[in-house]
Amino acid sequence: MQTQILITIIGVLLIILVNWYFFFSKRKVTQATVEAEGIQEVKVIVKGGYSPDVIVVKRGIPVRINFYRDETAECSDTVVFGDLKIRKPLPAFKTTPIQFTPEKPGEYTFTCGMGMMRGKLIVE
Ligand SMILES: [Cu+2]
Repeated sequence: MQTQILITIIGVLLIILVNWYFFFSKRKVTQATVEAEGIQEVKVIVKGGYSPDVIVVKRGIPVRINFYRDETAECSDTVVFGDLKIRKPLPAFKTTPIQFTPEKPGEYTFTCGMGMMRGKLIVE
């Protein structure tokens, strides 16, 4: 009886650990840095996902996200900011800057053309 309880507890702990690993450990948050020209700039590596995949910016200041696509996989050949009406092709092994000024605070999702790869832009 006691062994069974122990096994159940270990099982639950393992499930928590695995979930934690998949949902949290891969999240990379970056705060955009304000450059001399008054632009918040961030570099994002595109390779099977976005790294970092959470970008924090301040509202009212122009943002430039430099997407460097480090692969040829078709999945990532377009980046889409649905809420901001931005859709841009990302040539492989090149940096593609995307510039806009976020006016409203909130969370904006960006995805690949099919919506499989995801990232989040947080406007403060
Ligand atoms: Cu895709």
